[in-house]
Amino acid sequence: MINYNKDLKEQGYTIATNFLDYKLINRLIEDLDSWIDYTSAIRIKAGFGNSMSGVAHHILGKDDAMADLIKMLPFDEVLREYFEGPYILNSFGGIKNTNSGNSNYPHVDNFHRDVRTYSSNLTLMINVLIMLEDFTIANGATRLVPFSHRKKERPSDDILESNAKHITGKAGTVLLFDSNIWHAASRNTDGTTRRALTLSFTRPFVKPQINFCNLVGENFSDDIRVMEVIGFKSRIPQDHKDWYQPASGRFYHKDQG
Ligand SMILES: O=C(O)CCC(=O)C(=O)O
Repeated sequence: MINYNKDLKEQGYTIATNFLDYKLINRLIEDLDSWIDYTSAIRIKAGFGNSMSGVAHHILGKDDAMADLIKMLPFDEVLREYFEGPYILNSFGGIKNTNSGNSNYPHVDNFHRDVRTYSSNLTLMINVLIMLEDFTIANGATRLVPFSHRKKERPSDDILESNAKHITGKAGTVLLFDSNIWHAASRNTDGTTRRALTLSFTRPFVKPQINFCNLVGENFSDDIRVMEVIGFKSRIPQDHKDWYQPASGRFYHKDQG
C-alpha cells in the first residue's frame, strides 16, 4: 500500500489513482456546473462581474453528489494520521478550467499557498484536489513545486517556474498536498474542459472559511465522524446558554484539540 503520509511529509504531496467510479464522477460534474451557475449569479449580483468565472466556492448545502462525497469521508485515515487526530473541512470548491486564452481566475493561475500562516512543524491544512476529468499538460493540469512546503519564504518566480511539476492524471485521480506547497493551475491551451474539486481540511481549531454547520444543518448525517468533519464538534457558542452545556452538548468538545 502507498504510504501517503510519508510522501506528504517528505515531498509535500501524494497522488491516489482510481479514487472515484465514473457514475459518481458524472454526478459530481453535473452538480459542479449547477453550483458554478448558482455562485456566479450571486457574484454578479454582488458586483464581481465575471472575475471568478468557472469557479464555485463552498459547494455544500444541497442534497447532491457533493454531500455524498463528504459523507464518504474521503481520505479519512490519511488525514487523521497526518493531523494526529481530528480534522475539519475548511473549504470545498470546484473549478472548471476551460480557458484557451484569457485568465479567468488569477488567484489559482498564479503560484500561491492556500494557508496564510506558515508553520513548519505543525501542519495546519491539507488540500485535496479531485480530478473530475483527465488532467493533461494541454488542458491546464495543476503545477506544484515539490518540497516547497519546507521553507517559509516564497521562492523567486524563476525558481518556481523551473522547479514546478505538472500533475497529470486520469479522471478520478486525487492529489493531496500540504497547503504550504506553492502551486497553480496552468494555462488551458487546447480548450477541453478540466473540472476539479478543491477541498481543504484543517485541525479543528482553525476557523473554516464558511459556517458549514449552518449550510448543511444538524440532520446532515447520522455518522458522528461526518458531523465532526463538518465542524459540529468545534463550533463557537453564540451566547451564554450555548456555553453552559453538559460535556455531551458542548459546542467545542475537548477531544478537538
Ligand atoms: O485548479 C488547479 O489546478 C489548482 C487549484 C488551486 O490552485 C487551488 O485550489 O488553490
